[in-house]
Amino acid sequence: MTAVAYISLGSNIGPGVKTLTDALVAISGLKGVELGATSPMYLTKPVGYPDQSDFTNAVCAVRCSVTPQELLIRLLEIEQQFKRVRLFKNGPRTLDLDLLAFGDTVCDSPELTLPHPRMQDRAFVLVPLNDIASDYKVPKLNRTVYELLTALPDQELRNVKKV
Ligand code: PH2
Ligand code: MG
Ligand code: MG
Repeated sequence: MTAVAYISLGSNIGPGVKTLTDALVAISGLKGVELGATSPMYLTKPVGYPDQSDFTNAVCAVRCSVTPQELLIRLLEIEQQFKRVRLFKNGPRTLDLDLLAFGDTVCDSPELTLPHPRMQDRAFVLVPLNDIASDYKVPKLNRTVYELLTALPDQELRNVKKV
């Protein structure tokens, strides 16, 4: 059994495009994980905590034979390889890899919430996700990525620009 999962990549410390490019190589090297489509990269205004540098963001699709929990652990290990330090919530980071969704899985555990609980509010997630999976119906929300994107205020969309 395999499932298609979507991963959000973000960085605002160091060279963002290089970090995300290297992170995609690391993801493609994971056992039981086949890298699929990758979105263009975007330069985005920080959300949540405004007083920090702009982010580079992208999204990729992966076909997995591992469980969502295993994939999450592998992604956290890659963050560590990139010297991720957790300063504070929504603060600056060298690399953030968020598991957005995993097939039609809905999960609400202390370690992992699927789909990602804030993805429908975030242009820096929905714009690149729409590039690669506009027709994907997000479980629980029961809306396609395109429908979620077009429900966002214009101001949010203006904060996301192609690199
Ligand atoms: N990640 C956050 C908080 N705010 N803003 C942008 N633009 N991009 C991000 O990746 C991001 C953020 C928490 O993970
Ligand atoms: Mg995040
Ligand atoms: Mg994260």
